[in-house]
Amino acid sequence: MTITAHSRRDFLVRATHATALGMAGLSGPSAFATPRTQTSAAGANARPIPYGAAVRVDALTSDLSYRGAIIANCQIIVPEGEMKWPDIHPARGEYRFEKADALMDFARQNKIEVRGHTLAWYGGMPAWTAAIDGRAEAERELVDHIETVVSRYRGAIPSWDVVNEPLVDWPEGPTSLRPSIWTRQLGPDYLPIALRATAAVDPDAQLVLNEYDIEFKGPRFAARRQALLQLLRSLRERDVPLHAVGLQSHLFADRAIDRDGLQAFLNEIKALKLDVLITELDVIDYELPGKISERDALVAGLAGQFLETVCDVVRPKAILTWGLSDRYSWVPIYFKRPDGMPNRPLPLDADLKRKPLFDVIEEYRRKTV
Ligand code: 9MR
Repeated sequence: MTITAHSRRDFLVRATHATALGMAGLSGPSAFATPRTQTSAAGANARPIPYGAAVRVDALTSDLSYRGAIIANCQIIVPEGEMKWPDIHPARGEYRFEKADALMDFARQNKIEVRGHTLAWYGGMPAWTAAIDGRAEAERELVDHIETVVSRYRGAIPSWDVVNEPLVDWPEGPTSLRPSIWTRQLGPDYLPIALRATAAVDPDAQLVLNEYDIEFKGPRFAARRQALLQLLRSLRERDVPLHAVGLQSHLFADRAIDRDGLQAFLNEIKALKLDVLITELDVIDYELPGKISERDALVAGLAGQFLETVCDVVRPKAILTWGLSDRYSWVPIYFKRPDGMPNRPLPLDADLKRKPLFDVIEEYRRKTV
């Protein structure tokens, strides 16, 4: 298929679904989720890597300065929670799309792309799913969820974190999958089931497997890279549809980036013909000095080291941080500072002013491989 034909098809698919739903409305292929054939065209690398952030829908409505900052800075947004099972599928057979739809409306009005997060995850599952019993029922529920959610936003969401965090903390191999309702009932088959169901509903969507703790020095992180590679390889060998790996990139100030280990991993990812996205970047700063100028410089320095390590080997299709402003971050839920000072993990501070982390992301968005 030629590039032109594909672009046109892509456009037509998007336009058709967008019209049917009254959603989407970005008049062309996605800036970050298009097939390799298109982005490798001459000049494609001249455009900066698209940047985005996780957003909270309630805050988009209630906090106008935050809303303005998202519009001003983001080419992509991803809902921090509003497309997860508890929000969108709170009871068996009951779907609630109000918040997710509000996010889609906001994105369409402001010509921002949306990533979907997430379809098959062990975490944050609503209580009713504990009663799912047996293989057939589990497969039916998982596939029904994916068909309902992905078809609703088909043509409007070009990229999905289909699988989130499949591995245990310290895996022994690719079958060291984190226990969940899905592994209990379906074993490792839940991965191909979820990926195939998504591809069947939206053949144009970029399908992403998203994972964390991949980038650091130490035996646990080396084991995670190895297990993830083996898992990806086994999916590839079975022709399971999958297009990209999402490096969550929740960096820790007290952990060193493993430059050689991460680059070797990324070279293997390239060999598997998978794209790379940085999906949830932030820097957990609870052990850093209190002085703000010093802390912000260390946060930016660590992120710079990470981005340099990645961008030396691959050009990520997108860089997203897990939040835009320190005003709204998950970090203090788990990693409050012992000195009681607020965390500063994100590119804008709580007053929406740019921090050194913002500048370092800008720098790497403009670097080419
Ligand atoms: O930031 C999210 C937080 O608000 C939610 O309470 C939590 C549970 O749904 O999930 C957080 O987001 C996580 C993401 O979905 C997956 N990677 C780790 C993120 C931070 O914990």
